[in-house]
Amino acid sequence: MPVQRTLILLKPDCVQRGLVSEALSRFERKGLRIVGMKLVKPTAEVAGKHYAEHSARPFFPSLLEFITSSPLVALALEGDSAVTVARNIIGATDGRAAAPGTIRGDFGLSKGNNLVHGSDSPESAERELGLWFPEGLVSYQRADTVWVETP
Ligand code: DAT
Ligand code: MG
Repeated sequence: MPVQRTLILLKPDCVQRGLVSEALSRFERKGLRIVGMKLVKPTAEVAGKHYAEHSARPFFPSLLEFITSSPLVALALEGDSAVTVARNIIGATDGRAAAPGTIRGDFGLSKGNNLVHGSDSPESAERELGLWFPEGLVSYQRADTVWVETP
């Protein structure tokens, strides 16, 4: 049971559509611990670093415009296999193809405005958490962890 941390962004469309509590509750009820949370209107610099791997793609300018257009909620989540667990909760990139039961599958019809970001590997998570939470995170145990994180 590897305890991992992952970076989640509840993107501008999630905030604007009033879906923050809906999205957050799915991670929270799953058993992932919130170890960092803040509302941010990101700078172009942070947004560009976050999506650096996509800098050569044709959609990069519109991606940066979207992610900096309005506040988002940055979350750091912790728990057993948190990176993969969170990606499964979020669903496939395009809301039209994402499975029902996932956040994107239940609420989205777009590839660009797809509500939530989740780190795609432990290495990405470490880099992204450093970028969005340079001040560090908060460590604690949730009372239900001994009931949730069993083999
Ligand atoms: P994911 O967010 O599922 O990890 P990704 O890393 O491939 O997807 O792309 C990052 C974001 O860029 C994605 O959430 C939405 C946007 N995006 C990806 N492909 C796109 C495309 N073909 N057209 C427009 N936006 C795209
Ligand atoms: Mg990605």
